[in-house]
Amino acid sequence: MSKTEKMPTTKPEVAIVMGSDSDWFLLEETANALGRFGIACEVRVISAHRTPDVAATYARKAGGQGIKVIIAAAGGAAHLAGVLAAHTTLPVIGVPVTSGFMDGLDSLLSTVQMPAGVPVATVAVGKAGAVNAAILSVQILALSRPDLARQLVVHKKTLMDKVKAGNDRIQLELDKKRGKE
Ligand code: RP5
Repeated sequence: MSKTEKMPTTKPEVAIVMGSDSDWFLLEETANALGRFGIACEVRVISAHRTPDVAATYARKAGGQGIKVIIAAAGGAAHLAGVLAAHTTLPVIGVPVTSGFMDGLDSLLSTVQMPAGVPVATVAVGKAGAVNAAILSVQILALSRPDLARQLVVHKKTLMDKVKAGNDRIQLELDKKRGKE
């Protein structure tokens, strides 16, 4: 677990469920991002198609185990998030995994196009989505956790500082270039 940061030891509040262990390259980003906020997560490989009964049972029991948000990731015919959402009242965040077909457009549409009444909060395909699934989970948990709300404010400030630093760098480069002309 080279890239994974120190994992919190408290009871998991977020579940990361992925359709295959081949999805871990992406979902490790989610686990890392949750770790940065000190959120404990449990990670499971469960397939909507290959282990459908396990998927249904897991979703039914997750709330009772203390899970507050389920992050579900799959690629291709990505039905996992929808199937889990069918069996739980917990919020389900869908992460479309990049596939070999149209860079994951199939995963995106399979995850996002849920029928009315059974929402899956679908994030972007790939790394941005994997990280945003973690941030969105933190935002949900922060509704009743002021410590997390404070961390989210710091997170926003970090984003702003990064953009400002990027702008400063570009301006410097342009100034140098103009000086040479
Ligand atoms: C999906 O099929 C998984 O989520 C994965 O993204 C994709 C391919 O799975 P493997 O054949 O690599 O196990 O169910």
